[in-house]
Formats: sequence, structure tokens, C-alpha cells
Amino acid sequence: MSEQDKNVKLSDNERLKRESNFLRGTIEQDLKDEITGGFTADNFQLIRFHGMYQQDDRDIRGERAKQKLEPLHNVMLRARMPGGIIKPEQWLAIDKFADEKTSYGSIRLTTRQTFQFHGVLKPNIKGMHQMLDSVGIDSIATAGDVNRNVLCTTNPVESELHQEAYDWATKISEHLLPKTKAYAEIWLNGEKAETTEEPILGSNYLPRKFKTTVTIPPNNEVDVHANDLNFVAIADNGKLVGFNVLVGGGLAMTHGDTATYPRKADDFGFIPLEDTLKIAEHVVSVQRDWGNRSNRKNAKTKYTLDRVGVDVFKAEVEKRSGVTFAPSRPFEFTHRGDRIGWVEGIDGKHHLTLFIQSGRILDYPDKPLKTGCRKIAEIHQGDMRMTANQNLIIAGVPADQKAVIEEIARSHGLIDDKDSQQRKNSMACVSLPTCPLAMAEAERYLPSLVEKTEALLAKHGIPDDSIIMRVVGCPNGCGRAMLAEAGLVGKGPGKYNVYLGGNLEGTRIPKLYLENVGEDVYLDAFDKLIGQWAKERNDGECFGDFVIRKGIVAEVKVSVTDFHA
Ligand code: SRM
Ligand code: SF4
Repeated sequence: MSEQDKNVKLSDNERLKRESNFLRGTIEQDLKDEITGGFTADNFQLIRFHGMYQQDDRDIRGERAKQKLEPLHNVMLRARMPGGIIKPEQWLAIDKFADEKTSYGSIRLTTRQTFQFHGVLKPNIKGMHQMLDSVGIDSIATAGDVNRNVLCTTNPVESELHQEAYDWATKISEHLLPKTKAYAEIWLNGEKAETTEEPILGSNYLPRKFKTTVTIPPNNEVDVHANDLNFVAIADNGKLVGFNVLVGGGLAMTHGDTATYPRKADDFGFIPLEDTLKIAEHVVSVQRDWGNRSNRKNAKTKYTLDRVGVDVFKAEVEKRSGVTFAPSRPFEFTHRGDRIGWVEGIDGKHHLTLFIQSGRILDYPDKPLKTGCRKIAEIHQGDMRMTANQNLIIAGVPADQKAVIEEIARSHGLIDDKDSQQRKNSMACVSLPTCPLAMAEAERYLPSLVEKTEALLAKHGIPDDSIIMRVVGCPNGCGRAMLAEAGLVGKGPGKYNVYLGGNLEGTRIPKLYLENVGEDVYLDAFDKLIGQWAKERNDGECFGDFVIRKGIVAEVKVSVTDFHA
């Protein structure tokens, strides 16, 4: 416990972690309790460390309350899949479970390269973990105050570099996992094994969630500035030689609270490969000891850095790890979008990126996406990769299987030539009906917002251009609206704050342009701005750069001073 913690009142989450017996709580007793479909007291929070959130369908909450019924409690499960790689046989297992044991019947790809099941009732939870375990998947530490699923740029082209980067993502994920055996004990009927310490995370775990990436430039698909810790791959002749380390990114804020803000990660410098785990461990340990444990809204690494100073934090990491950061090596991000369609890798294998709107894999009446993915998984010999843009790559296809996979994808709506660039560049978080924190629609609203934006682009004579547009149902920002060229952040039903000025590379935080407005107001504004952009932009100038150059919004250079100014 830090000096700071000794003198302030700690948040209640600190008590519940401390009293949880290394994340066990009384979850096992709750599982047997048939009176409620939910988890009680501290267990409601503790199940998050095991990768689950208690939810209920908000569309029917009012109706059930009228009937004096408790909300229809269920859990959302989020799997741990470092780098988003899933094997076809694993896909088939999750496909079957989604059909048979979830109330929504969908597989939801997330912005952090994994999948979620929504709507799993209590009697099916243990079976779900056992099914996942039987195919080599777990959900440890995909939520809660721990290091979450580690991202890795999917990069299907440079297979060797990707393999090395992916191996590091897996090693970092394993290294930073909680060491408690609570997950195996509770869900897999594992042997009871006493846990006496958490050497890296500490017995009270981290002050707040912690997010890590391994990133292969020039693609910034993982959005490094949304993450606490990033290892940016530095390659020499296609071989990985080390990483530039970026620390302290994060996007969430709270409406009306200027002490909260989205913030970019700072550059700490270069490290050779052999120091990777030491640095990962000690960025985590400094944040563990110095992060704010009394105010959860100010607890993430980004606030610790602004409070203690970047140099002080970095020096402490160097001291604890015994590693000195070298000057950063040059690298450049040029884009973030997935390249939809086929590409050929340098190993001669073929890779098909499927655009999945909002990552929702479901059988829609006109587009049986889920059946299509299943049919592909039944014959595919390579792997499948979930991207941080909520899309799916069918990776490692031999030339003689291309045609059959493409035919399945087309006939099930997984390839649709009518999808515009605007649609492919738009993203939304889950939001209603499952997210308890949602203030406005996001995923369910996105298709119509895209259509209206497409119409505006066409009206101004630029139908093939696009804007990175992201919609989130609240300022937690799960769809990374705070790195979009145009970001809509839910404020209330049908009402959003509109932020403008992110760029294509994901290296600029957008700035507030309109506050608490409805569709009529922001579509009118987009109409004028797109018209102006179409006429007055420089060659190749993207929308986000244009609105900054024209002074439509001021540039956010340093979040702590500029974002709310
Ligand atoms: Fe998130 C909470 C969904 C990526 C910032 N997020 C939630 C919860 C679990 C709501 C809750 O606490 O009860 C949402 C569940 C909705 C549902 O019904 O499924 C939720 N977050 C998601 C996903 C599924 C959005 C998506 O459409 O894909 C993403 C799952 C990622 C994963 O697989 O691990 C998701 N969340 C993000 C990101 C983007 C990212 O990491 O790249 C962010 C912003 C980056 C950041 O962390 O700064 C993000 N989610 C949050 C926050 C705010 C954290 C903070 O710093 O204050 C919350 C609320 C909280 O933690 O208190 C939150
Ligand atoms: Fe829920 Fe808000 Fe995250 Fe959307 S941004 S999924 S509404 S917490």
C-alpha cells in the first residue's frame, strides 16, 4: 500500500478485493442459490475478474418491474484471446454454445480482439466455462482490476513478424495473469489450492483495469492511445528486434467532470526483446503502487502519469526493472482500418478479412452471418483472427481453397460489395439493450447513421470518401469514439455530444463540437461540414485534419490542458 493510500479513504472495491480470498468470494455458494438468477453482494463485482458481467435486458426491465419480477439476470462472458486468434474447432464450439445456451444467439466480436456471449443464465455458467476449457479457452482477467486481453495487430501479410509479435502478446498475457487458482476451482472443479500471494498484481490487484497491446506499425488497428501499455514492434529486415514502449493511454471520461479526460500514451523509449517481460511487470507494479485507490474515476495509469509526472514514473520503472530505456527507434502509423477482402501473405497463403458490422455475428433474415462463419470454420485449415475493429479474418487459406471460402462468404452475406467505405470505417459499442451503463443507443443506431452519412457524402459529390465515425452509448467510450474523426458520445436517449478532429492514424484526440444534441442538429452540422470538406480540402486531406486546419475545432495537443479548454 502506498503512502497516499494510508491517508485516504479507499474505495469500496479495495475492501472487496482484499476480503475476496484471492477472487473467490462466495461465488460457489451463489451459484447454488436458486432464489435469484443473479450474484449477490461482492460476488457481483468479483465475477468480473473471472471474465463475466451480470446484466439484464434493459428493453424488458420496465415490463418485468411492473409485473413485480426481478430483472432477468444473466451474464455476459468475455473470453481471453491474446492477439484475437481462434482456431476453427474453437469457433465451432463457441458457435454451438451461442445457439444452444445464450438468449441472444450471437457471437459478439469486441474492440479488443475477443468475443462475448450475451445472455447466459446461471444454470449454464459452469457448463460454459467447462466447454471453453475443453477447447483451450478461458476468460480469466478479461475484466476487473487486472491486465486485460492483450491485443496484437492482426497483420496477415508478414507472417513471421506477426508470429513473433503474437508470441509476445501471449507471453505478456500469461505473465501478468492473476496467479490465484480461483477460476479453476470454481468453474472447472479444480483442486482447492491455497493462494498466498499475487507476486505481480498484489493481493489487492490493480487500482483499476489495465490494457496492453503489441503493435506492428504502420497499422494502428489496436489504437495504442486507448491502452495503458503498448509494445510497438521494431523490426530489422522483417525480424523483430525490440519494442518502443508507450505508456498511459486511455479514453474514458465522465460527462461534466473535467478531472476526467481521454489521453494519449507517452513514449518511454526502446527496449530489446529480452527486457519485454521485465518492463511489462514493472509498468504494472508502479501503477499498482502509485495508482489512485480512493477515486476509481482517477485511478488509471493515465492519471497517475499526469499526477506524478511522466519522467518520475519512467525513472521508477527503470529503477525497479533494472532496464534503461534507449531512445525510441523511428516508426510510423499510416492507418487503422482493416483491409477488407483478400490479401496474399509473403508466405504465399491467402487471408480474407470479413467486415462484420459492430462485430455482431448472428443469423439475420437476409444475412445468415453466423451460419456462414460456421460453414467456413468446418472446412478452414488455417486460423481465424478477430480484429480490434470488430472484424474477422479467415487467415492462412491455401490457394486451392480460396474459391470455396469466398463462395460461402458471399452466399451468407459475409462479403457484400454494396458495403461502402463509410460503413467499413464506422464502429459502435454494444450499448443497449445489454449494457447497464448505456445512456443512448450505439450498435442498434449505427446502421441508420451510416446510411444518412453515406447520403451526405453522395450529396456533396464524394460518395467513395469516408470519415472514421464512431458511436458510443456513454462516455466510457468502448467503441473508441475519442480517437475518431467524428465521435458521437451518448448523453441521453437520442442525444449525443459530438467530438471532431481525430485523424486516420489514431494519434489525435478529438474535441467537443456540439453538446447534448439530437440527430436533426448533428446531421445538419455534418451536411455543412462535409460540403465544406468536399470543396475546400487539400489533396488527400482527411476530414479530421480538415476541421483542425479550418479552426472548426481546436487541436487537442495535451489532454490535461486542452481537452476541456
Ligand atoms: Fe468497455 C465497461 C463493453 C472496450 C472503456 N464495457 C464496459 C461494460 C462491461 C459495461 C459495464 O461495466 O457493465 C460494457 C459491456 C457491454 C455489453 O453489454 O457487452 C463494455 N468495452 C465493451 C466492448 C464489448 C465494446 C464493443 O463494442 O466491442 C469492448 C470489450 C473489450 C474487450 O474485449 O475487453 C470494450 N471499453 C472498451 C474500450 C476500448 C478499448 O479498450 O480499446 C474502452 C476505452 C479505452 C479505455 O479503457 O480507456 C472501454 N468500458 C470502458 C469503461 C471506462 C473505463 C475507465 O477508464 O473509466 C467502462 C466502465 C468502467 O470500467 O467502469 C467499460
Ligand atoms: Fe456500455 Fe458505455 Fe461501453 Fe457503450 S461505451 S458499451 S454504453 S459502457
